[in-house]
Amino acid sequence: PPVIRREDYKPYPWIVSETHLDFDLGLDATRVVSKLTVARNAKADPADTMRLNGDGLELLSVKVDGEVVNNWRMDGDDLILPLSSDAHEVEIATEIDPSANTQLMGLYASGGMLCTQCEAEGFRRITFFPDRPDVLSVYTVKMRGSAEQFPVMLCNGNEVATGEEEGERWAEWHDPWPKPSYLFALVAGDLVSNRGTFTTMNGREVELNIWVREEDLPRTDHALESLRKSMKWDEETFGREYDLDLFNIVAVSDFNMGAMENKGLNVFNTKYVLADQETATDADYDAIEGVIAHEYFHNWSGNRITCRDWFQLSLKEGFTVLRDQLFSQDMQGEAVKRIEDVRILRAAQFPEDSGPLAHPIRPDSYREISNFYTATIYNKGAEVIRMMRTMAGPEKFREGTDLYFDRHDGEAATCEDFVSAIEDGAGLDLKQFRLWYSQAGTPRVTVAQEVVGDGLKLTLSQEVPATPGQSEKKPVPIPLRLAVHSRANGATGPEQLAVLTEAEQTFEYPLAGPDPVVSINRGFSAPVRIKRDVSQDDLAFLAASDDDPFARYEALQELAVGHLVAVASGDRSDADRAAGEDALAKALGAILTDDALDDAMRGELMTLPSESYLFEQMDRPDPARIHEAREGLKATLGTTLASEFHALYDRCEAVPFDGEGARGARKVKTQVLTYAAASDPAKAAELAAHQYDKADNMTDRQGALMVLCGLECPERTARLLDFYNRYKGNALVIDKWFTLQALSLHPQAIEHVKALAKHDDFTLRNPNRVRSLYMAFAGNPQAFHAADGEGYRMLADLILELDPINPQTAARFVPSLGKWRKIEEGRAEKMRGELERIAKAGNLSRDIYEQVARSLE
Ligand code: DPP
Ligand code: ZN
Repeated sequence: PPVIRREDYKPYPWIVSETHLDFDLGLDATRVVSKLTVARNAKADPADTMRLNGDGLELLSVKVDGEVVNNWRMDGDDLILPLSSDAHEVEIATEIDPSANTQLMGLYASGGMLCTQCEAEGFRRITFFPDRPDVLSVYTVKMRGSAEQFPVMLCNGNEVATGEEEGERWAEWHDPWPKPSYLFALVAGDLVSNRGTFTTMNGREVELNIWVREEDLPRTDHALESLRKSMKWDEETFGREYDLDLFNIVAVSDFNMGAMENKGLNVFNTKYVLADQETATDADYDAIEGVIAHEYFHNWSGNRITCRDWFQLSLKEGFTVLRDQLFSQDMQGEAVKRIEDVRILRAAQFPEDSGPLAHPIRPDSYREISNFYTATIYNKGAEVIRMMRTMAGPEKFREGTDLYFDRHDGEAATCEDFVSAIEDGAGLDLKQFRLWYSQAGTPRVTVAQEVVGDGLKLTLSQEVPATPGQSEKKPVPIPLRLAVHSRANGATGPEQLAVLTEAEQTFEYPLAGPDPVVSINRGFSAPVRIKRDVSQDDLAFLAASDDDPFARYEALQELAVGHLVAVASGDRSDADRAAGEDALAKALGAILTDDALDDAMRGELMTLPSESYLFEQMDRPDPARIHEAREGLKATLGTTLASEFHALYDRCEAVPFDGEGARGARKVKTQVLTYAAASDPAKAAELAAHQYDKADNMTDRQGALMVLCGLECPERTARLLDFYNRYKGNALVIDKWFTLQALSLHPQAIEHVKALAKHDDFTLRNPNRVRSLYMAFAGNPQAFHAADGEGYRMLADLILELDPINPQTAARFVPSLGKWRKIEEGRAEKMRGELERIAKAGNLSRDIYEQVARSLE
């Protein structure tokens, strides 16, 4: 497959001012007639042909200015149409089979309804079209089909007219806003809606609908409320008002991604719509709120201003992730949300940035764009913009975004346009900062401190590691929020902002008292790794009393990482090990009993660094030893702090579902159970079974079942069976049932996964189900990294089997095997062997080909 390069960008030679689509809908056969009004683009190199992208279409006819023509030719999947004058009407008829569309790109059938997914290049699977984001067009769409099968027909924009005769229904929709083809959407099926309204800041009333199957209607209130909150917040925080009279969201159970921001008609994975107390956890509620916000915010950052080409993907995704993170911080609590976002970044993006698939947030090349919907584009992209906001301050940053929205409204823009607008509007100099867009890799910052008179001299140095295709790196501007505290008198120093721009630089700050302790990268102000020599006592002090909640979390993590890495690498003496455990028990004990902390924050602080994060900190580690070290620490802490844990559990257990601080209490309860499972499995089984049995909500029930799944006990089998029977037929909850077993700490987890793959409810056709089993499995270090390589073989088998069905989803599993360069030699060879086995198989999709080739380089 060819490599596509950013530097090769050329404007499209034709302007497509209007697109009229006519759909004859059928689950097995849909006919599409597309009429395009085209004219030469004066800003592009002239061309005497028009390239229309296609993929898997049956071409029925081509007309130019009303006459059938036969002078077109195919170039691969694309249709090349000669056009002689400056303006034409092009009409193309095609037929597609939505039921056979297992890739879930383009128009496809899902549970008897029809729906679309067009980003990034799915529209070409509906009709021949210049399927690129810089071709903006005004769409008018007519749909026709069986009134019984498709009583509801939806499209972008507003409904213009509708009718029904002789069992056939039709509807015509018009979207006044020019848009690229990736934002096109159509839905037809038997759906009902939870309807609401929102009055915009200028007093316009907008109709809101959450469309679902009838039986799901009772679980849509949270989604509707989240949408209202998002609309209000975007007005208040970014001055953005909604621009149509109608906003529809449709929930679909077969969906490759989380959700899609199609203009006026968002299509969502049911996972990010449906929730009630009985079937959704607190985390599910938060995720729904966040994803609804994300897709809604795209209406401005993505739709009104879209991307010139797919290399600019982070222009809309990075910015929109930042916007949804800030929204969720406001809704859910700033400190806890920040900790969660950093945890995601470290779990998903840091490994990407240090592995074979590393790429800058604005890539230079790709073969398959679907492979670039990554944590780097999304989450690091958001961090990069967050740094601009930190340097400018929120008010000046807002002036920057106002200018961006003003300057580029209606355009297909670039990352460079965004940076320039922030530069001009917020008054920042971002010349050097642009390196964050072009360089991959997570910078490492080394910190050294020295008392000089009554000040502290801080020497900061940075290094950006080499990444594939980028051996030489330049220093980047790194904004570090920091404070100098005194351990001797407990005084906290004022917050400072140090922007490290050179390879090495010194900064001086006044002392707050003797024994200075530096609190650095507060709030995780820069997406970097910090390296420093810091004593256990200093870390314990920060964990107990830093005034920045993120820094407290970070100090405790650092303390645990230092200990666990040493234990797992086998260079801790027994005495050092005991001292390390002691320090951690003291620090954690202080957290458990700190009355000033709320439980939501306490729950975060109680979370030990994950095995995959520890893996990242080590040189060619053995995952089994990491697992052993971490479980060992949990057992020790569980034993040492048993009475604190139990007191905490009892207090939290007394909080009723809707009581004050109930969400935090639920989080803490399950955390306590995970420590108990390591230290006193019999007691943990009893407690967890009890929590399961009396649960009046999914958070408690899932937490209890998660703990039981890791234990070998009769309670495990009974509750797993109960859970299955209780929720049979509820796909999203049955997904949880698969996930809990695949993620479990049970020594036979790998056997359980094999058995579950043969379960009647397992299918490769539904991405949620595939991920519920295999993403969980790939994220279960103990099972996936089985020393004999069985886990790697299973994942490679899955990739090969899924590729012909759904390449986009299959490709998501490749990075797990790409860790071979990092892991100890024995496993490395086995992982690499599986990648080679995939590479040798014939007929690979572009998606898999690219990911495997890059992983082997
Ligand atoms: N553009 C979508 C989103 O991130 C992904 N397909 O919202
Ligand atoms: Zn997005």
